[in-house]
Amino acid sequence: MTHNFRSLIIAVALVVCFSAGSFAETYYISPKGKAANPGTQVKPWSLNKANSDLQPGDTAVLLGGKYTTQIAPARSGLAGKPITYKAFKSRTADMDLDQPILLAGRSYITIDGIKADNCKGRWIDGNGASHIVINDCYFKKSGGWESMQFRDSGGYITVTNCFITNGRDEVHIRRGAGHYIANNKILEDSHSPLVLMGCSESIIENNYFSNPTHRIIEILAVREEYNPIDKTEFIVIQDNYFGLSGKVQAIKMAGSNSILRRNIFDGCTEGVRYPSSYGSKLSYRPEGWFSQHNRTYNNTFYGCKMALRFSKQLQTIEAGGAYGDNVFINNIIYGGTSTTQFDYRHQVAKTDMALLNNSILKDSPGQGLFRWWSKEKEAYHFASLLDMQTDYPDNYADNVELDPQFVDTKADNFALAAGSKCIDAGSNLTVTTAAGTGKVITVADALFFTDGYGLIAGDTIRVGDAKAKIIDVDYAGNRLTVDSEITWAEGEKVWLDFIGAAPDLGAFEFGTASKTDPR
Ligand SMILES: [Ca+2]
Repeated sequence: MTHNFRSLIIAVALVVCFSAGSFAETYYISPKGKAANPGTQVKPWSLNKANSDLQPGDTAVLLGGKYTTQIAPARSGLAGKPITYKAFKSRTADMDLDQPILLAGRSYITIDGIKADNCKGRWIDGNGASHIVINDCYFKKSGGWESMQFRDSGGYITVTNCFITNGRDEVHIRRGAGHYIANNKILEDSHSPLVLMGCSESIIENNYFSNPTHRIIEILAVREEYNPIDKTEFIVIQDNYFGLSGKVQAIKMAGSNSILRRNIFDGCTEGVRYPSSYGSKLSYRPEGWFSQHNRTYNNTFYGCKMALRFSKQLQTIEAGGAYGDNVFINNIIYGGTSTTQFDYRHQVAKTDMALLNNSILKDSPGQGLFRWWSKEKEAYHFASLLDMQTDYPDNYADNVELDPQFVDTKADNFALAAGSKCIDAGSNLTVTTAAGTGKVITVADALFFTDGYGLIAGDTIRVGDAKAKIIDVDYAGNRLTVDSEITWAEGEKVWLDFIGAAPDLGAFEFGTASKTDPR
């Protein structure tokens, strides 16, 4: 209490101090602006003047035109008082230089509405930065590897509502929590347009991705860290559209304790690869060591050459990696363009994952969609869904082979048509472990749910007939804390909220009017 009171006095003193001569100011900036000007719309500042003079809480309004000076704030903003660079009119402040934005070591900076096209270097150098917001920007062509480079981040890198294309590892974030990548259109990249390494508690949602050239997302451990390995975990990847992924997978999921849900994988070479492998030797690519405890549910895979690939090398596990307990529920896999929709590589076991209550069909039931290399036969072995459910009943159960009856695949509309057998065919995600009343519910498996990490709202769940919103998840204790008191029985089914009698299969809940289409 004493401590809080002292903090309050300091806070009041700070407010008085700032209000004496440091109101949040707005200055206008123009390519032809001058440092001697007052920074008004008629007599704007130069960008250099803004970089050197902007204080926490200030906003630089960039008038239209071509700028040949970097955005490079001389200082950081403060919590609740960011330094903001905002285009007067969206995407008309054109940064005409090879490395337009320098945010290294800065925090609480917002960049809004900037355009950068044809840069020889990186669009953003943000190493060591934290609490950065990049919103409504247009980035095209970057010759710099890691075009938006946020290495050694202190956390809270936000990229929203941007158009991003023709870079090289366009958004690269390394370390830190609280990253939020949402509502962007992220297109062609010579490698992987979005890479998270050593990150935790972050959200990737409502983005439109397409990269015919190579991969789309990489979730990895930090390459150079071995002891302990700096892994990526607790990432929510939801409601995204993944268009073509050329050559390799849409998502390389070498992370842990993460949720992939309601994503659409449309015509991808591979949908998701869950790897634990580093290649031929320890010093080579040791970034994909972990892929465990992930929950993948209610996704739609349509027309993919391969939906899911699992890869585990024992030497990786022996060196400190970990693999297994990846669970797949209520997904639709349909219309694949090759027979193999599930591929098992190296030493991965069929029981390193569980496939429960999915609809899995290429074009006719009974096809051998599951493949692995058979040493005995020196050839690939193919198994049908029925084979898998017969041979591994604990891990492959309650799956069906349905034509999901999408509304219009040619128009990329993967909503379920009225009458689809996938409507209300979804399973609960877990169950309660004991009867109770209150706000803290112990479940068999809390990994399906998120409290939103303070970035988005927590999940609305159903526990039997009761409905409540999650405000905290204790993953180690499998405890969900909700916002209202409810009563439940032992073994009560726990679901994400749904419409109708049960959740549907796939990414779209039938009857949802408000679903935002990221395209
Ligand atoms: Ca339903």
